[in-house]
Amino acid sequence: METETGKNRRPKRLQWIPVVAGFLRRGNTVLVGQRPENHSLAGLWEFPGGKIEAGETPEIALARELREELGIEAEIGDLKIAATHSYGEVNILILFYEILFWKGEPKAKHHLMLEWIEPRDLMNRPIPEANKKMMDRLMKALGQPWPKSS
Ligand code: DGT
Repeated sequence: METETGKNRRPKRLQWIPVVAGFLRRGNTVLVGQRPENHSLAGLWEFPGGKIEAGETPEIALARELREELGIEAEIGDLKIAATHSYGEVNILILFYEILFWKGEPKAKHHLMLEWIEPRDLMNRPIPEANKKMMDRLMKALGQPWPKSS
């Protein structure tokens, strides 16, 4: 490929950050948390989760994040949505999993606060741009209550 310097160079490789997040359901509601002040996207409402660390599978990463953020032991269910988003220089690949079973009561160990909300209430809250872009897919994935959550 011809570049401004006239040399043949490969296009710049993008940096990707792999992220996992979980849908915890209780009846018609889903659990969301408000991002803490000292983090990027502070104050926005998100699904619990975070970055996959080197050597982790997505499921192991999500179980760890849910342990750290909510203090629960979760069984990671099916992958519901895979999506990409660019925040300027930062590109994320985000995988959303359903969480049907967990032990313990979720507590806000990381978030400013947690709330169980009806999926459509997401539209009235400040949420990450990545999630806004995939609202249709989120609503489809969260449209029906799952058979059991405890
Ligand atoms: P930071 O903010 O760079 O200090 O790192 P963390 O550890 O607070 O960020 P983390 O681990 O929550 O990374 C998740 C990234 O994915 C972050 O850029 C926000 C973005 N994201 C977009 N939608 C969601 C979502 O629904 N849940 C979570 N957990 N992250 C989301």
